[in-house]
Amino acid sequence: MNGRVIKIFSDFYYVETDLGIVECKLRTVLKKQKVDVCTGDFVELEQFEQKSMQAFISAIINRKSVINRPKVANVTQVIIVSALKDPELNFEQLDRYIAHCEYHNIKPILCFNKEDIEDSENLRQDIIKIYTPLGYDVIFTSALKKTGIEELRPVLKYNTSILCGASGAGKSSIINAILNSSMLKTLPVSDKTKRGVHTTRHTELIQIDKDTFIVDTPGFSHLKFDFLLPCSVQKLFVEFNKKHGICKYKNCLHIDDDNCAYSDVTSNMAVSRFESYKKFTQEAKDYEYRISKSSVKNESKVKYNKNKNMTKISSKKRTKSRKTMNQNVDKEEI
Ligand SMILES: Nc1nc2c(ncn2[C@@H]2O[C@H](COP(=O)(O)OP(=O)(O)O)[C@@H](O)[C@H]2O)c(=O)[nH]1
Ligand SMILES: [Mg+2]
Ligand SMILES: [Zn+2]
Repeated sequence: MNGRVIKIFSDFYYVETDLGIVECKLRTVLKKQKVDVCTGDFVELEQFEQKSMQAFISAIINRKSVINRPKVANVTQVIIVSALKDPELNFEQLDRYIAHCEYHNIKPILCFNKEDIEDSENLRQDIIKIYTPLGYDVIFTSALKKTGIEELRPVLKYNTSILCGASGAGKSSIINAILNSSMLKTLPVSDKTKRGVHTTRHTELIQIDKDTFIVDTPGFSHLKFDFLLPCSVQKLFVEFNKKHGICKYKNCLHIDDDNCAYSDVTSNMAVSRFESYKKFTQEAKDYEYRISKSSVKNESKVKYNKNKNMTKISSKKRTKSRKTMNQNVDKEEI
């Protein structure tokens, strides 16, 4: 029997199957092999007992991808949820999410929630003007008034979507609107900080229909670009992909050189997008500077030999090779 892990709770794995949810443990052999079964994995079950709806997971099947924080396997798209207001829309934060999706090669869908709050027509136009020419799907919703939800439904179909975005944007409310229930806890945006309060803790795949799943997240905070080189940031902005120019400067960042082959791209870029691009590039530059300053070579503790990884023994503890010993004998004789 096959199924999909929808939730993990200590040693128990809850697997969605054709017969319902089965409570599983891992086969000992998987534990010994340190196989890391995670939420979203398609798995094979053994020793199924219908009476108690219990079984053992014996293998993972066709894992296509896995993302971390939250750890979920086989995610097919990310729904970036931003509120148009309350909390205020932050274009830089939105671009951060988009660039992270580009980095992980997962399709982002841009969802702007709380469209029921008035005064947002100009903002709507700006959003459409900036993001639709880049090829991103833009959807406006109100989880409160249940508008835009029917537009979102077909986008989710047959996908495993993960919802991310600032807390308080309305992720849990959107899922509730889709499920037509108040299954997920939501909390008002706290008045003091104007930021929402985290209420989503466990990573759980919520099934909408047979092949449609959705994952709620509490929102991420650490989204800095301090893990890649400055010249790689441009790959995360689709504006640059549309052109194949070659700059005369090696590793050109296309920021302030008049003779840059991409100067038309950057000058046609939306102001907020270019600001984000410059900011992320700077973060990557700071990162590059830091690693160049602390470039003490860490000697590997493992070596690769005969197709095996072997632990290296420190030179002090290692027995001396015969050659070294012979050389030492030679020295003594002299
Ligand atoms: N006006 C309005 N408020 C909303 C909407 N969606 C969510 N909220 C409110 O925003 C707050 C945060 O919602 P929640 O779903 O917990 O956000 P999450 O942190 O992203 O999961 C709650 O008080 C919701 O009632 C909406 O479409 N319009
Ligand atoms: Mg939530
Ligand atoms: Zn350039």
